[in-house]
Amino acid sequence: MKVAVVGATGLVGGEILKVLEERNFPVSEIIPVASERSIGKKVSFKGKEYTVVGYDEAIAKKPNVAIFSAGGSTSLAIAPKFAEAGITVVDNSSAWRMDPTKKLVVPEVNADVLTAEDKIIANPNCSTIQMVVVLKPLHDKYKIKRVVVSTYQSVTGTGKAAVDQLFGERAGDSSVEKVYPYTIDLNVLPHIDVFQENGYTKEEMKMIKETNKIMGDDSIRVTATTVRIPTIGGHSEAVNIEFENDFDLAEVRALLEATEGVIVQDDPANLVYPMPINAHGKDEVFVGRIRRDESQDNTLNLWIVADNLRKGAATNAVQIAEYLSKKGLI
Ligand code: A2P
Ligand code: 11C
Repeated sequence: MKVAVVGATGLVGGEILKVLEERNFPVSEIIPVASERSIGKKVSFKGKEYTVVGYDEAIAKKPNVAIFSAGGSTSLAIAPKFAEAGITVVDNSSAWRMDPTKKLVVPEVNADVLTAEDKIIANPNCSTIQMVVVLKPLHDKYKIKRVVVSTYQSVTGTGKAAVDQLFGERAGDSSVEKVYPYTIDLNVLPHIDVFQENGYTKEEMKMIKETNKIMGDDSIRVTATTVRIPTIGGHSEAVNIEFENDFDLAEVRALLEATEGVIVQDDPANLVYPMPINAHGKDEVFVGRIRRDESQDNTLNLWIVADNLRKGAATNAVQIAEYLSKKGLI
């Protein structure tokens, strides 16, 4: 497979190259693409250096698949040009996710919706991906009525400049560029992405709408509070789930243990629970603190952690490409 990575010089783009390599995706040619200012720069893949090219040169090479992580406006402008040339795009931005003509895919949940006709496929928001991987088997078994989620999100979700802000502040560098409206080191910001008219942020609305679309069920009611914290390893989420039907805790654990892509880390007696410092660099979604909400019937509390640059972005996008390749759809 010829594979283009659009945004190859960015944080997620770098992870995509690593994940393609680690998972041994059948790459015959890698085509790194970035903005004009990066053309000619080198990126490494499988121990070799490759020169970054512009998008037009990449299209001329006719890759089988182009994995995009170059922001929404770039994607809106460029992804259709790849699609028109017959190249399948897996796009990590929010540009196409809620477009009713585009599929929004987490392979463990809904890969079966994909067909060869899908030329632009959307990769969901990181905080949504890690949550739906856990919700899906529980919904199939007990039918979810409502989800209340609070997030604790890594600065890597904002990009390189945000990581620089955190470490710059920590080093006492007052000249560091402020990506966030406030100091992030030793602070917590109840604010991710822009505020909407209803008082929620765009990140919160993404978690609500994307969950319904991926699960293929608008009857699931979701509410979210998304929060930025000064960590880098991954996003964490406290999730409260109310079901239509009652459940058995041991059965919930067994169900999650048997779920592809999920690792249960839940042994309070030995202080075992998921943390971003351990999820960092991993492809799986980690779940722990599994317990009954004793204030309400049929309701479960749990804690979900995943590396937002991995399963929340690069890994999920590469898994979509793997599915397309295995099914002969690209
Ligand atoms: P560049 O490095 O040339 O700016 P991050 O989110 O970590 O900041 O990364 C964003 C990625 O998107 C970078 O690789 C960036 O390239 C790329 N990018 C930004 N604008 C464009 C564009 N117009 N065409 C292609 N890639 C782009
Ligand atoms: C964050 N979730 O952590 C965001 C980053 O819609 O893909 C990803 C934004 C998106 O800031």
